[in-house]
Amino acid sequence: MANTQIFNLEGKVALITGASYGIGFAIAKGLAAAGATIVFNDIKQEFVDKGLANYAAEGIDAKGYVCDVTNEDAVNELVAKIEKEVGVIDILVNNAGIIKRIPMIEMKAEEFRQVIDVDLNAPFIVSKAVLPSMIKQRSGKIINICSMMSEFGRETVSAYASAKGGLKMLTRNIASEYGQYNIQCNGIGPGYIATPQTAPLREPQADGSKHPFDSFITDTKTPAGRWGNPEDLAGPAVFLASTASDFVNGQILYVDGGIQAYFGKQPS
Ligand code: NAP
Ligand code: GCO
Repeated sequence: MANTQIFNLEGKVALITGASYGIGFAIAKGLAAAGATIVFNDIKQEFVDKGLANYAAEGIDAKGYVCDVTNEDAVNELVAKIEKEVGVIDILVNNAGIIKRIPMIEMKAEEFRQVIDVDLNAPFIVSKAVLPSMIKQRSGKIINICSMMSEFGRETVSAYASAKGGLKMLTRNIASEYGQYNIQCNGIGPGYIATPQTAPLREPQADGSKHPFDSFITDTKTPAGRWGNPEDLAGPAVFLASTASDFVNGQILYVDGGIQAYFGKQPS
């Protein structure tokens, strides 16, 4: 019989930020299937309620809280509340994120800051809040949701690429600074995944044809020839949340259908 015990998350509490739907929700479902207790947050009560309904429909008894991850006081309150009501957070997935697709010379500094705030400052804030208890218990897993833009640039995403590149380095730094306490901090770098965040890149044209960016992803950039599904990220997240990865630290696991390995489709 296969030894799946090393992936068992029973008895573990997992906080997944911004996980009412999309990638965070799929990762949470994967962690729940491995036995973890699921806690998530979203900015507004109405999104938390939608999230709770989504989890209930999957038979998952998740706890949802309202919290803006960019607000340090609110995050500290949230973590204290979770520790009191559910237990110490063993697994943190920094998933909440935003993107603004604006050419750099048209982007306002304030817009740039907003992206850095959610995609880079917030993972720092939430990680900082959960680390003291992880240090005390001498174990913990932090998974930062990075991006293709942790490695590449492209038109219109200067703020997002800066944040996700920074998040890769925050991942390595947390691993370096707290690895001595048996804390592992790794990243998942999703490829192009079909979620509301990427919906504008898949919107069909007025004449019903495929969006050119959609064809770009499926026909020239991704060896797998398709967009990823949020569920494609669940297995890698379970691996990085479990004892199976106890000596893996500071790595970014790209889950991208081969994009990072590929130079791009040759002209025929
Ligand atoms: P999504 O569908 O837009 O979901 C993002 C979630 O983050 C939403 O639930 C959103 O809440 C929440 N959020 C945003 N700002 C927040 C804040 N300040 N506090 C709390 N929650 C907040 O995005 P997704 O595609 O699932 O992406 C999830 C993560 O994966 C992001 O970090 C994204 O950058 C990353 N990623 C996505 C892709 C992709 O192709 N989709 C690829 C690589 C990486 P609301 O519902 O309230 O807006
Ligand atoms: C974009 C996309 C991406 C993806 C993802 C890729 O506009 O290029 O939204 O940045 O969401 O992060 O890994």
